[in-house]
Amino acid sequence: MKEFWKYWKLRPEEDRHVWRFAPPAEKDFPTGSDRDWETPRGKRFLEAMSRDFLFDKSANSNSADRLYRHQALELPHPPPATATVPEESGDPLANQAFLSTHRGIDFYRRLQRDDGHWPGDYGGPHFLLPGLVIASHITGAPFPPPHQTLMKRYMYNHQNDDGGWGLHLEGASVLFTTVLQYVALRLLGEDPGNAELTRAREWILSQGGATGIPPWGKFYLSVLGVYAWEGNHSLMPEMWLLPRFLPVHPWRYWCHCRMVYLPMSYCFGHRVTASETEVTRALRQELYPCDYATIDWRAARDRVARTDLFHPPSPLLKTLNVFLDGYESIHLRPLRKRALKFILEYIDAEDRQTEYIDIGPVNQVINSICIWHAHGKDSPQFRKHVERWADYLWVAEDGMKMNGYNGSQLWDTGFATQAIVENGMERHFPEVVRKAYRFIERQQLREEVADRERFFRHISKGAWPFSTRPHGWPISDCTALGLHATLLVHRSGVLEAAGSNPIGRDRLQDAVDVILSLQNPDGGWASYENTRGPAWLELLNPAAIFRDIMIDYSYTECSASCIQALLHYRESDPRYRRGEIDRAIENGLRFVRAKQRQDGGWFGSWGVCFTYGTWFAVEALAAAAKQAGGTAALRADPHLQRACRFLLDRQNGDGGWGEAFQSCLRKEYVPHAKSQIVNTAWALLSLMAAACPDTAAVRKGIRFLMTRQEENGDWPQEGISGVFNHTCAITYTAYRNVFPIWALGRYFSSYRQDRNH
Ligand code: LAN
Repeated sequence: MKEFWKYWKLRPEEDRHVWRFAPPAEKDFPTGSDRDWETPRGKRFLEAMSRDFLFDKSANSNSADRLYRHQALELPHPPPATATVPEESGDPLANQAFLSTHRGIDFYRRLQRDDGHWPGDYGGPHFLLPGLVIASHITGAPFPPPHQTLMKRYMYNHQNDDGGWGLHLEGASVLFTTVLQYVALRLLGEDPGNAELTRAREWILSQGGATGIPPWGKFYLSVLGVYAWEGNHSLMPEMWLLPRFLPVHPWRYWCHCRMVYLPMSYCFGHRVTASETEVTRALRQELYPCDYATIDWRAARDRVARTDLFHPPSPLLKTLNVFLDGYESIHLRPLRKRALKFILEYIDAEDRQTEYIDIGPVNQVINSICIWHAHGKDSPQFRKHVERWADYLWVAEDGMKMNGYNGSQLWDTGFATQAIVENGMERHFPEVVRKAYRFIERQQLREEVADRERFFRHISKGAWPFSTRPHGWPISDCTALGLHATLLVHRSGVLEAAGSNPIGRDRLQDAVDVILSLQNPDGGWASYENTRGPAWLELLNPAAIFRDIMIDYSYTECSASCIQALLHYRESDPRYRRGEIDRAIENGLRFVRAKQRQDGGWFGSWGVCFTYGTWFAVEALAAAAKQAGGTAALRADPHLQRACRFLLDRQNGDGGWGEAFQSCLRKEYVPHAKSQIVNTAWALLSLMAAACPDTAAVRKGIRFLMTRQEENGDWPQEGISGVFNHTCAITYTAYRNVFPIWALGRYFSSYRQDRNH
């Protein structure tokens, strides 16, 4: 543990991740005012701290969340539970798998907070932190120098050899994030003549300069005043006043898309532009190969660098842009005023409904700019916004990053609970499970948001969010996960043993109601809402850098999770809405089966990639088959057989599976150079769920997971596991613990049971 790592502490606040800079009082370090940091002593301190966060990404660009983990491991913990194999099975591998699971949980429990959840790094995308730095610059709300130091360190750590930055940790350089890091580093006071920025600038200029940045980048630069608003296509604020029945009304968009374009159109409508400063004047010179005054902004509207064109504009979008831009030049003032008024009301409502966390890292930041513009720097609303910036920041050994959400608390805790309870491990770790249960229970959404219908929100009561209750956006598969984990804990008897009450049936029924309400006519489930718009809306996706953002599609993973939860629920309460649940399950299964590809795998949209999608689908199909006809039905299911074939064909010689992020981009299985723990665990979970007869393959995989386990019970951090919108990867640091624990546990419990029968 490096000296300066110790000065950063994750505050033990329930449900909130806030990193505090807390050097020890006795230490000779500058305190108090920012001016202290300007002294030679202050500067030396920051430089030394920055050195402690140097991170070599050449072997692996993913950090291992070492700060949080060190910190948690240092806390006093009850002594390790003793592990004795419950019933010797005669299968040495099963006994070893038990001990390995036990060791895995014994380590992982030490990372659990008192409130029951597991915090973790949720970084990965490289376009988030610069947005926040730009917002803090524009609104005159700077971060303290120690924070700035670690932000800069993070950005430098992840610069690619060619001088640019990827869209995410493992990505090749793109103009979008390269220009944004460059700008952010300059706003944080970095010298344009230093080696790193010189290389970055050369890379930018070699791509033709910042005019080729994709639309979201054009937006940020415009607000900062280093790119003309005229160089953007219209974001027509009046769109929000269109009649709701029109297919292009934004209420039909995927909520993340809707909630990002909302504050963007506010800024566009008001042409919000930061006041000019020395650094913004300099940026106007540095970012372009020609004189800023001579740039043809109209032509720049359509320019997107080749490196960044993941989703080229369709002819329909180009035509629409002609109309929107045409309208912009003649727009009616009273209408514009009305539209901007509604937009501001909507932004205010989103802020209130989420306690200023907002749905995600992009709209949180852009809303901050709008709120500063509309209500002023001293307004309570703006102050609340700034306070929430902290919830998105995370410190790891590679510096300070911005997370993709205010955490993945419910998601990680739900999976951890399932991984432990499914295989009876709660008998060895009852307290861990009880604490997790209480956390999950507290995150269930208990009421509807205010002004729900006016602001196009789906029902929330009974649902679970991805992170925490204050965030409050309900999600289909998080609801399924919350419900499933809750039911598993109820069934385990661990609550009764401690005289602790389970949550009431009404709350479980509320969750079922939400799940049923979210099913789409195609039988599948989307993420936050029903699919509200036609698929052709994707032709209007203007982002260039992201795919499938326009509507909320039915996804294999979300659908499979909802099916599993309903199957499980039906067993526990066979009467409640029985006919509807039966039908929902049937239609859901049909949807999942139809998504299976020729080769037997399923594409995963939110993880890397086919091993992820396949795991969800197989769990749902297997649970259904098992309920209907036991293990014989499982083995007879042709979809499951094909799924097993798909996985077996991709097993590596060392027994593991490894899938690269490129699978998500190319939509075909791209092997990783090395077997990956997380992919291996998903593949093994699938094979075991499907009762794959090739037990030799499973055993080989199990051995692989065990040999990769570290002495203390942890597993190493390997490649990135999460993804969104096909192009951007995101870190799930919990996966390296939860999924191997789960797979090993399943091996010793289910395989041994099978053989005993
Ligand atoms: C997430 C995180 C959770 C994820 C699952 C629940 C795992 C998934 O099954 C459904 C989709 C969901 C909710 C999801 C959607 C996209 C998110 C919100 C993210 C990956 C976290 C960050 C990302 C968000 C869109 C990032 C901001 C970027 C934009 C393009 C707006």
